[in-house]
Amino acid sequence: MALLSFERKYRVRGGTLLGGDLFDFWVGPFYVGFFGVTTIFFSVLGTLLLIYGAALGPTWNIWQISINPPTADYGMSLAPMAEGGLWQIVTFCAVGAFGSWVLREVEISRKLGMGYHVPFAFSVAVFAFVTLNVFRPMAMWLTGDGGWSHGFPYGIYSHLEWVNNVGYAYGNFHYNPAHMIAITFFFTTTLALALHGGLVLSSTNPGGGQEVKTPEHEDTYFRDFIGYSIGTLGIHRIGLFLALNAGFWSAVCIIISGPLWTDAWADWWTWWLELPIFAQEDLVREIGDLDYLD
Ligand code: UQ2
Repeated sequence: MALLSFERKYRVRGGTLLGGDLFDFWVGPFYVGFFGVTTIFFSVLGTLLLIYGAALGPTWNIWQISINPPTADYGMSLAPMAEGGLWQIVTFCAVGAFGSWVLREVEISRKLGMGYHVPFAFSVAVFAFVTLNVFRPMAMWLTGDGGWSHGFPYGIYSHLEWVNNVGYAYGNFHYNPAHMIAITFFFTTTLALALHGGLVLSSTNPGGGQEVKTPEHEDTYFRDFIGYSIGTLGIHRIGLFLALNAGFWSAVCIIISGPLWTDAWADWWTWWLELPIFAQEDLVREIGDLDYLD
């Protein structure tokens, strides 16, 4: 079935979560739906507010424009527009747009009778964002320091500086155990996609005038190579698992920094020295005193 006739066949009414038949239509190739309308609303409003914030600011240099969260003394309360209020509304618009996009994916999944894997996957990315700019500011406020001020600024250079400064505020973020796990998942994701991309392209491009190879060839390649093939469905399962865990542990590594652990992350590892087999007091004292960060 040609793609266009397939799409026509499956462009059916129903599956909407909200709005009934009202927004149940397409514009060109795009499904609209109630959540298509709210996505457009929040993303246009948020973008215009960012441009307005840039107009209030000192520069139009694209690298230097920055819409900043309020200062710590505002806690979790609303700030005046030019003092972080814009950042707060933009954050609200961002969460509204991302959430609408998730629900539009859900409606499309329902229409087609598919699983919810795509909206679930995108939800993990949204979860990582909300953890940075909503959950962690709230957790910092609850544990007695600042509030919205802990969100990251909306600017190209400024958000990089935020990442740098937060990292060094906890000594060296590479000692954060959840950060280690997140990085391991990011790297393993690239390994899995490189293996999968390489394998699929190698079997579909056998070279000069030869027939395209089958999934049996793909299985056999890996059985010859490492004695195991995870299979054509399995590689996508493990790929999704690895990618979602990368985002999830990124959220964990930042939410525990501040609300749960306020010292240098390197010092967290002293529990290791306190294990019974290593717990010789002089050793613990000696290494515990290596306060090279001060
Ligand atoms: C595979 C398979 C695919 C693949 C790949 C493998 C036919 C087309 C890449 C091999 C993958 C393995 C052995 C698992 C790798 C695990 C990690 C954690 C990186 O067997 O089936 O389908 O694309």
